[in-house]
Formats: sequence, structure tokens, C-alpha cells
Amino acid sequence: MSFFPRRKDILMVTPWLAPIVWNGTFDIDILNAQFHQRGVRIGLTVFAIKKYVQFIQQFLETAEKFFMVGHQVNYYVLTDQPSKMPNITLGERRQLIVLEVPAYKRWQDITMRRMQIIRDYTCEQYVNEVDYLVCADVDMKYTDHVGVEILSEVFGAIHPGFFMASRKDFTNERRPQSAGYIPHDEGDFYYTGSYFGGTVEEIYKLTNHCHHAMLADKEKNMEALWHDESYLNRYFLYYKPTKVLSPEYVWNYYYGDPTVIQKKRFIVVPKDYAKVRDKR
Ligand code: 4GW
Ligand code: MN
Repeated sequence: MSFFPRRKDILMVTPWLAPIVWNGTFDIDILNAQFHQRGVRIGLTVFAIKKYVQFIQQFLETAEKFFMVGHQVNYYVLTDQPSKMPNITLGERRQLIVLEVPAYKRWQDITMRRMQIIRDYTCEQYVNEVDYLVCADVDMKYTDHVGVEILSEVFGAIHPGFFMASRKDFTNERRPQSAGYIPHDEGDFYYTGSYFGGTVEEIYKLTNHCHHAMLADKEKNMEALWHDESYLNRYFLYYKPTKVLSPEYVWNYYYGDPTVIQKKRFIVVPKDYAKVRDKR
């Protein structure tokens, strides 16, 4: 029955013919065989700066259970407090690499400067060690399978709050002067800033582009509405992802438990804002 669509309740392919990855649309055994044949190496980058160090243990422990099981994985944890990194026993062919990075004063800079830092480590280190990079927020945990089905040249994930929204309601940057600008009648999906990835080369291009967009705005004393997420959305409008992850891959129970989301694979850990955030 291979000529019948696997699911009829969701969009399985974008208008530019990139797969949208949903539960039930792929055969993980075929994909695993293909990626094992190539001996693929995967890097997972995650930032744990200031009070966000408290999220790293659960992030890594759940990644050990669900993220790319059976494949070679390098965790790159970028932190201002290397001594606070947990001691975790990792599976075979999995390693933890802690990289010390500065803690910017403003939280907007902490999140936005991730683009610059990833870019810099991409040519210095990642390119020698891995084939693909997955870049994630740390205030998350894995709760179900996330494997090689997500990998492709460059991929983004649909924000869980916007997969049913119309494009005029996407929270894109709407000021034409901003380097994150997207007009009301443009934009394919609203992508989350919490999860993206691709080949090391493509992630170099993506992070370099987003970093320069941020700098261009800074020159004008501007900052896009949702910071790095806005620049990422603008990037994906012009450089379309070759795979799009459904919100299964970045679910947030704040948006409930709709039946179309059959699996919640990677979910937002609710934050006690008073404990993790500064007042500024
Ligand atoms: C407000 O006080 C802050 S602090 C907002 C973000 C902060 C922050 C973010 C931080 O102090 N340390 C840190 O490591 N981050 C990293 O940026 C961390 O990886 C986090 O997951 C990512 C994005 O910030 P977020 O998760 O708070 O953003 P949302 O709420 O949009 O997921
Ligand atoms: Mn987050």
C-alpha cells in the first residue's frame, strides 16, 4: 500500500517539496540503515548560561534516552560555569564537550549571541568532529524518540503555538527597516527559535546570516521583536529549509494536547520565571 498517503490529517510536504516530519510518515528502520551506512556523526549544541545551568542535567539525561540512540553524538554544552556541569554517564560513542563562553548582561544578548558563538565554533571545531548540528534551547526535555528522521541539509521546527495560525498572525518582525522584516503576506510557517539544525556547512551559513542581521539592526538601534527567532524566520523565508519538523519536535503543553500531535518528543520545561530570569 505504499502509494497511499500515510496520514491525511496533516500537511506532509511543503509547497517547495520539503518533507514535514510527523509521526507515522517515516520508517525509522530504513532511515537508521541509511544513516548508519554513512556513519553519520551528530552534534547537539545547547547553551546553559547563568541560572539556566539548572536545566542541563535533565536535558542531557533525557537526550541519552531518546536523542539519536545508536548513533554517534557529541553534546556541546556552552556555558559560563563549566564547573557546574553535571557528571553524567554517557552511552557508547557519545561524549560531552563543555565549552566556556561569556555571559552577556542582557538576556536578549544571551539568546541572540548564540548565533555568533555557534558560527565561530562551527569553523573552529564542529566541522572537524561532526556532520550535522542540532541547535536546541536548554529549558527542554526529551520525552519520546528523536532520531535521524530530522536530519537534512537545513531544517527548522514549526512553533507549537502557530501551526494552526494564519500567516498574518505570525509574530514576525513587521518594521520594514529591520533585518528581520517579514511582510504580513509572506512567511511559510512560523518557526521556533528553540530548535534548528542541518549540516555543519549550512549551519555556518544560517548562524552567520542571522548574526549579521542582528548586527545590522544594532547599528540602527533596533532589535527584532523575538530576537534570534525573528532573524531565523526571516532567513527561512529566503533560504527554505529542506525538512520541516512538526511541533511534535518542540511541544509545549501550554498549547494543550491536540490529537493531531500524536507524540510529544521534546517538550518545554515550565520555567519558574522568578527563579531563572533577571528582572531587567
Ligand atoms: C530573562 O531573564 C532571560 S534569561 C531570558 C533568557 C535567558 C537565558 C537564556 C539565560 O539566562 N541563560 C541561557 O542559557 N539562555 C539560553 O537561551 C538557554 O539555552 C535558553 O533555553 C535559550 C533561550 O532562552 P529561553 O529558553 O528563556 O527562551 P524562550 O522562553 O523563548 O524559550
Ligand atoms: Mn526555551
